[in-house]
Amino acid sequence: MSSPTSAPLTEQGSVERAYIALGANLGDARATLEAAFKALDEMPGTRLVARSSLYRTAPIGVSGQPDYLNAVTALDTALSPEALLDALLALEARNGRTREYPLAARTLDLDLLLYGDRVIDLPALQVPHPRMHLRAFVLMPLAEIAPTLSLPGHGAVADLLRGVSAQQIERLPRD
Ligand code: PH2
Ligand code: MG
Ligand code: MG
Repeated sequence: MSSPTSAPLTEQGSVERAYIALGANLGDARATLEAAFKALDEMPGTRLVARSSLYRTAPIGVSGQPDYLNAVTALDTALSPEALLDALLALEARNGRTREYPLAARTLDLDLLLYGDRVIDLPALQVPHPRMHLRAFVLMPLAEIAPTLSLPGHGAVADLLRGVSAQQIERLPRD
């Protein structure tokens, strides 16, 4: 008999497509993001269905920090939004994430961007992520893996990209 974790996701109740933004600008960011993709795929009731390239990006909203590496991934998950958030925060912590001040440089940031078509407005979790439509470091990798996606209240990812063309971003070749 198969265990709950090895059963197909569809046998575990409702499954939703969630999009996660990954960011890192401390330590070996490339190695951390590659390890994070694997860890996300291995989370309970969760399967990674797409991942973007890595992007080198200038820090937004803060100066004097190293460039970031950013990426986006799509997951199919049977976890609730709250359980998924807890799992993301635990994965950040396992990667040495500290929070000295709100925009401090970080070894790993995992932000829940979208959870199906759900709109969530809790103190600890807002979905869709309230600033995702303003950030090239989210929109460009998202357009790579989900070009036809539309953000509730904001429109198509491809159209939103035109509004962030001044932000510095460079796609890194996949090896
Ligand atoms: N994350 C922030 C603030 N600024 N800038 C870039 N380029 N990439 C990020 O991931 C990022 C940022 C807060 O989470
Ligand atoms: Mg963030
Ligand atoms: Mg975060």
